[in-house]
Amino acid sequence: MTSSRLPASAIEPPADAPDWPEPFIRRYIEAGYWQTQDFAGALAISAERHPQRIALSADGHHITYAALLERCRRLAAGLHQAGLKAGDNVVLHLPNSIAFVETCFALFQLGVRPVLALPAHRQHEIAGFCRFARAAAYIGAGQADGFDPRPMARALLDEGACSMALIHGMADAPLQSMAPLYQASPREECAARAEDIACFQLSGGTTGTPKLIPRRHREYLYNVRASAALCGFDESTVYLTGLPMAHNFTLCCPGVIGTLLAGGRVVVSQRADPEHCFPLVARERVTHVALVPPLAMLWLDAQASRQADLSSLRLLQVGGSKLGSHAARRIAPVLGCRLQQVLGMAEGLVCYTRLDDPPERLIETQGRPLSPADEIRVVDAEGHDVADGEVGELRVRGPYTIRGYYRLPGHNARAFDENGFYRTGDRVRRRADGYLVVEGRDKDQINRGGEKIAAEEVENLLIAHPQVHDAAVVAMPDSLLGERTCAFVIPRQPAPSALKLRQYLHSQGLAAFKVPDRIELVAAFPQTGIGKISKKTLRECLRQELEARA
Ligand code: OOB
Repeated sequence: MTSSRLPASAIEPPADAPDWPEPFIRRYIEAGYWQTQDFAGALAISAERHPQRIALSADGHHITYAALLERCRRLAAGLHQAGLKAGDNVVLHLPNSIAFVETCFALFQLGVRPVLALPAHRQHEIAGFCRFARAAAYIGAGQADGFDPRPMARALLDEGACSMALIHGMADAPLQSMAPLYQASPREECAARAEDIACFQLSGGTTGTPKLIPRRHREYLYNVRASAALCGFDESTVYLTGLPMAHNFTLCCPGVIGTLLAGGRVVVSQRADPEHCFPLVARERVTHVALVPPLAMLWLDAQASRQADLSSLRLLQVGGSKLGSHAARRIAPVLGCRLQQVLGMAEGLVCYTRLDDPPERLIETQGRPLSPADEIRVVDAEGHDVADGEVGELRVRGPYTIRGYYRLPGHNARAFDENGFYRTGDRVRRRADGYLVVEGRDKDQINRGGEKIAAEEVENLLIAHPQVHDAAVVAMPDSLLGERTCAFVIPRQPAPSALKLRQYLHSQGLAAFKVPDRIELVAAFPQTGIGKISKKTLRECLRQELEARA
């Protein structure tokens, strides 16, 4: 659209963000998976098709597609005048809101790449993303739970973690308010090309360092469009955002963007609990919603006793962690809608059960890959394929699964195999019908009801405490969340209390969901044959203790 585009090589050296090898690029283009569009262009087409339809509703406020496009374009111009340019990275830290969508699309149009932080992230994570991405700006807003981004934004500027901090809401210098940026005249031209990075998703992670997942316009658009087709999203879709919009599930599977590209309506909520959402479903006639299993279970229990008007609901997508078959079986009869299980990851691969699958598949499996071009392997410890029905590690390569994290060549050499397959760290079983069942995990991560916690990140913070000699963070089973975190700590004398350690972690600016649910002070750790901490033994101790109590 514009002649002022920078060549890709000027924006990022190839090693920064590994792309697909040339033969794969050709294959995905020839097969029609990848097209020449970018996200801003895709929204513009949707807005031209139905300018007067409502695109988003939030707290009784509605915005049409035409108005949304106009506001995105004004904001793009304002952000450009503020100094942001193609190839810059910014850390986007916004709760579910119309402003989130506007800011995202304004940045897409400028070729500025948002790092999609979760609302629950705090200074520890945000400063880490800013430094790692060498962010040109932090963009934040107040949250419904009372979080005020301004003190943190000032600290980010003081520490030199970023050079500009923009706030949706009131802000005094050195912070800048976003409101005046909407006054600029709309910018038409788009600086992003289909092959460029659109945004960075965040890896659930297994290590202490932030891992940014470069998602490119053409592959992420394929992800969202193919997902929308598979899930039957169209103009009649009314999609409720309970989970954070920044997350891949809610953003693109098919999520907020899938709804907008299909001409549907997004109902914005910052909460996903039944007390808040049931009246919204009834009032806005919500048709589609995505939840993690613990929330789906809350919805089931609430509806069993309340019988709210959920008659508009057509599809409940559940993913992020494993949904038990008992809960899965109750969804259709209790909520009166279809269930879709979703096994996804920010790195790419998404598996869905299909809308017309028989109940057995909907209840017992986590679906099968979205794309016919997804290449799935289930392998043993030596990397050999196991037979269908046997459990092994899931590896994947395909038209929307990344070939490498941003600026982590050393880690990439381990996280991807020699043929470019991503090692997911998930243990799965592939059935004869091609559907996958998640059986466990090899990675050192806790999946706390869909929220991922890298054990090493919490251990590093604990070990930095002067009264801590060593720490090991592991998952413990939990009936609602699936897993919670337990930190085993070898203290130095005088030993700190568990409460003091928890307060310390909060004071370090660690997101609340990562603060261990339980902290046990111990004298020593069980060891493996070669003298490493045996997390397996620690997990086993917790499991036995919980079983004995039950
Ligand atoms: C989604 O993405 P992430 O990046 O937060 O987490 C990915 C990991 C997977 O590797 C797997 O360990 C786990 O979350 N997971 C599931 C699951 N869905 C994800 N484990 C068991 N059953 C499931 N249904 O969580 C995500 C991204 C897009 C769509 C849906 C979920």
